Amino acid sequence: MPSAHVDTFARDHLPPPDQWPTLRFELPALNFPPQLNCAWELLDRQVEQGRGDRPCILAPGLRWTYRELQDRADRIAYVLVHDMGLVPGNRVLLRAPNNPMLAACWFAVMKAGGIAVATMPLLRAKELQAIVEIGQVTHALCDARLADDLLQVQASHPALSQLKLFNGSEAADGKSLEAAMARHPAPFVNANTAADDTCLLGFTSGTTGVPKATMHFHRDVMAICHCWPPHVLRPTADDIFIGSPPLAFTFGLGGLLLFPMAVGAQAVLLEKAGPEQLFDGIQQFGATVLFTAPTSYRKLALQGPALRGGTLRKCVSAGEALPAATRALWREATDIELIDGIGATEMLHIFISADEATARPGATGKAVPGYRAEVVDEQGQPVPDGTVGQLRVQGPTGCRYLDDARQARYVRDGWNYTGDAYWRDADGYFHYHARTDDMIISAGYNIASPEVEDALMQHPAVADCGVVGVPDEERGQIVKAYVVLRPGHVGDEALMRTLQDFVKQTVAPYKYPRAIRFVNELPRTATGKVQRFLLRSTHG
Ligand code: 3UK
Repeated sequence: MPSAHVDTFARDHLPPPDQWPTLRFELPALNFPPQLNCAWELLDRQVEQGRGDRPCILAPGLRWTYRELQDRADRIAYVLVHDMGLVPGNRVLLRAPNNPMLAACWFAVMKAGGIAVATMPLLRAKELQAIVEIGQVTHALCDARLADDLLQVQASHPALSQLKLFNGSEAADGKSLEAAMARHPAPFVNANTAADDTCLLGFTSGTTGVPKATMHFHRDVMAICHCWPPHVLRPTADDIFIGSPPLAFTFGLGGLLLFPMAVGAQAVLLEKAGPEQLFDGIQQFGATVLFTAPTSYRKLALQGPALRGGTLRKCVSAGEALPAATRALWREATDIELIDGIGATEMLHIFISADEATARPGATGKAVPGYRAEVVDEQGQPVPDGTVGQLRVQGPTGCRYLDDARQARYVRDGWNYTGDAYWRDADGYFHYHARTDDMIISAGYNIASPEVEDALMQHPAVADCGVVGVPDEERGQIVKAYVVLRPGHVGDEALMRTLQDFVKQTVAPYKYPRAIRFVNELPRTATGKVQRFLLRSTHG
């Protein structure tokens, strides 16, 4: 397949062929032509086929049709190529909260044949610097309100020579991205990218470690649009998507940009998407499909009854295990059954899930059509149903770390090992157990943090919690719970004992938290995951 990349950095840093996962293209929709540009598939095609005047991107005070988004993306693509000297294959860092200009910039990079490196708004100079170095980033498009940290990085990284700011104040001089866009009115002719040209670097640091870049192709972007959405979510062109994950997190990129556009639907982009903003946004825009993390559903559920009988019809939870108690809480509040799905940056999106009709409390679901999943032992042999083992998956997408020795850990024998311990039941449902590195061993017992968290979460006083193992002379480790209480409850000795007894009655008594600490908030990553390593270290 002829690559469009003039800058061959991505191709030169793919993992060695023997370390690639086996890729499966078993659904008819996954027969991709050799040349493919995902911006044409998701954006230009909608306009070409007569849907240009349908609404596409919504934000407070703004509504862009598909044609308007295409016009912005075309102009930005011109700016990248003509004014900023981009050649296909260059890496373009994107930095902004979820907003329409970020969406336009993302499609502009696809059109120009560049490689999008979207970054979380919360990242600071130190983290951005690591990304710029690993991805050898040469270009950047940045929301003016978040420019400071990036300008700091640029000062010490001359290779990042091309940077333009957008969403700045009116008074900005003629150097802004918008000013440059105004000079390029013509339609842009997309780069003729190969289906296997890299189009995005997804950064992941897990919950602790050194960041690594996952490499995904134009083909991968389309593959995820053809697997989980049509088979599990089943959205229509009339849906209005809304949610919290940043577009820099592939959960958000899929849920809030790719999947709505793949069916000609609309997406609401909110710069701030905490529970209050989500609640207001759902009502203001009449949103029908919601994407957010379990912790956000727990908070939103407090206002859930006001959403009952409203526009919302599908609610997707991912990023962290969904406790059965949270599923029940959301159903009781809103009458809506959550759609759980496990995805990973390495796999690009969700590969095990269940729709609202077939969801089973406590289970994530079954392998998404297009994917295969297995639970295996240390030797890679499938374990019997009901036995906990390591989850491994295969499908049309898979892990390719950019020049990183950890490739050989994530991909073994052609399978992607996600780092999760799972068990499968007799009906083929996969049940989350723990991260393989999150097992607590106390007095010889193996205890998975989520089991204890699930038990605690069933108690009416508990709003949220995180469980870790902390060192103990006698037992090696003991189970310690960090608990956020619901309003109206006092974290005293008596409640501590109540919670301990409650856990003992819910799961095997040896799993009960010997230590409990009440906190106002749990430390979480920008992607909504509890940072257990922080609970283990800093909180003692
Ligand atoms: C955990 C889950 C249980 C699991 C992601 C949807 O989370 C995403 O990607 P990350 O790279 O993390 C991957 C890891 O997160 N996890 C995610 N979802 C679930 N555990 N139940 C779930 N439903 O440990 C996994 O290995 O940040 C999620 C779509 C795209 C994504 N990138």
